Amino acid sequence: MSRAGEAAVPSPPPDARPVLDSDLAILTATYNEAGNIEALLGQLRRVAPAATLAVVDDASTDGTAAILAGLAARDPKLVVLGRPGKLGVGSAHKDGIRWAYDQGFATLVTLDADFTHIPADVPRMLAATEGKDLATGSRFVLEASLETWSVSRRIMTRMGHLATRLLLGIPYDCSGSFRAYRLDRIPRALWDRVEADDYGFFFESLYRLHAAGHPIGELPILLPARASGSSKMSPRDALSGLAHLARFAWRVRRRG
Ligand SMILES: Nc1nc2c(ncn2[C@@H]2O[C@H](COP(=O)(O)OP(=O)(O)OP(=O)(O)O)[C@@H](O)[C@H]2O)c(=O)[nH]1
Ligand SMILES: [Mg+2]
Repeated sequence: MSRAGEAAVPSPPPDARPVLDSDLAILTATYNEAGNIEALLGQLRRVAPAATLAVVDDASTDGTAAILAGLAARDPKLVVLGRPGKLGVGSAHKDGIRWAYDQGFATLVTLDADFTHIPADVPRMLAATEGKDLATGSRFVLEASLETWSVSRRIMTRMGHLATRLLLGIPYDCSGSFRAYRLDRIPRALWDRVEADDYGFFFESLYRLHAAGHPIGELPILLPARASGSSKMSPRDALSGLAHLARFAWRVRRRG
């Protein structure tokens, strides 16, 4: 788990080359990210000046919504998809993906709002979709990827990875949200088969995409600890995620 206020909001590396695609949307989900969201959107805007930025906010209680409203008033390409309460990160991504199809975007990048995913990596993530239908960040390629995390968190993350490999039989890092989807190559109906509304959304969706034969690119990423605020993933979420994984694996083996 990350620790509140542990690191300052990071500055972008000076050499991040901007992406000029206007057929691109970048989506993040927020629940109480007041310490991160303005800096995150600022960095994303520099990385992708023509992209539409979208935030699914679940009635955050820390002022995130007011910050978003102020930013959206100045940035016509910032869309805030507000929801009435905390409905789960997976359901936030599902709503964001539906919105992106409705708007006709060819490509959708998703990432967390807490700077564990580095905005300057977005161009590399897009490049990783070359010849693929999506790309996903992998924390298990670079030796230093999880270096700033506590030992217990690293063990938990690696156990989760092993469990998805063994139970679902897919080699990718399945539980992270840093991804780029080529929506123009992925049928919308595929998402209707993704049921989880919480963190299980990430492995369920990757499994469905892989099983449907969509080629997946992998981008080795560094995963710094969150910059500000606190984790929404409780030990209970982690345990229920594992139980969900076991149930999901059992179901797909029996019924597909
Ligand atoms: N809209 C919405 N966003 C959520 C919800 N739960 C978590 N999030 C966001 O989803 C992203 C991932 O949540 P985190 O709390 O960072 O979970 P994590 O990345 O597994 O854990 P840490 O990085 O250790 O904090 C963050 O941007 C959160 O603000 C939710 O119920 N609704
Ligand atoms: Mg996080």
